[in-house]
Amino acid sequence: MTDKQSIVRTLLANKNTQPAMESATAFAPSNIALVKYWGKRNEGLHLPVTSSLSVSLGKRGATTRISLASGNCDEIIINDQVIASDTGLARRLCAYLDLFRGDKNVFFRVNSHSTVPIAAGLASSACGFAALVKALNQFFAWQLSDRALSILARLGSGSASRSFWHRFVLWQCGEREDGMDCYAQPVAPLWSDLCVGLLLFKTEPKKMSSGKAMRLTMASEFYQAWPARVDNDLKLTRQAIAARDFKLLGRTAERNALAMHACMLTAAPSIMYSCAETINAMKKIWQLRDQGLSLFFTQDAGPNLKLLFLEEDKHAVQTHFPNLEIVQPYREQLL
Ligand code: 2P0
Repeated sequence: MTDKQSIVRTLLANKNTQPAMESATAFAPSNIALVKYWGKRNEGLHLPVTSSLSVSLGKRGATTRISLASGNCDEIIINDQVIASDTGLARRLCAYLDLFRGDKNVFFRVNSHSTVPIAAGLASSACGFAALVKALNQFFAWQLSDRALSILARLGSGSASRSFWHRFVLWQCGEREDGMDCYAQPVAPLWSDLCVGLLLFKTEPKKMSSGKAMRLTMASEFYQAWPARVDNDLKLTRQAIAARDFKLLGRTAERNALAMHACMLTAAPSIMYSCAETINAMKKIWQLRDQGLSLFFTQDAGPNLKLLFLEEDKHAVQTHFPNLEIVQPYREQLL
């Protein structure tokens, strides 16, 4: 069976094993799925059951600096805090760095700043692993293709494969057992008036990881309907992007997120990421839509909502949701 190390060995064949510089820094944007990734066909390699499609979050993401550590263990610093080596986060990152050491006595210093809350359903692991892979690529001067970067980031976290572009991105699930055909690519065209509003209710780390929640959901009989649903939603979303049909885009994204959460409710035990504020906001959005406002939502593995609307409705949306943090993925001055 293929493991992560053999994938890395294949992708890095004939590449430098020594750093090419003292340190390297890279940024990767966070991404929000409009058609979700939920369920793996291979847990170890993070190979998804279905393809998925996301939009990037502009300047919101992770900036990561990598260098060699002076001591005999990796040093992980996130948002100026040293992460203790016995935490789940440090263990996950060190296990990932193991794939790139070359010599087992080489240790890294990873210093990352994230402008999205960690583990709160805002794709912090997606931008975190993508920025780390970009930084490693520079640090070792590997000059990898986007495809290879996307595959390497997926080995850290599935949705990280989608965090390399400032636009709509399609992550194709592929069919191969080794996942070499499972990577993301940008989708044209740009959509300059698209707005994503972050409606945050809680930003503390979630109690159940996405990985565990996916596993439990896949055991539900209702999950059987999910892949066909995603296929259909991907077709509609691509059609909406090509035709710049915002209502079709919003409606499809909202229904896809609700279908994912409905599947989770049927897991044993039931998984519910929503809190009371989540449900109230959904009802308010439906009410506003009944009144003619073109406003939709999507929800990930957390209680927070991401609102979808066009620039022309920005002020109306702000009036109804004064605390909304608005991202215009295609308008922002990007790094
Ligand atoms: C997504 N999510 O498409 C879906 C929708 C959350 C809800 O990808 O186990 O952190 O590292 O592959 O990528 C979050 O899961 O999971 C996620 P792993 P990941 O954005």
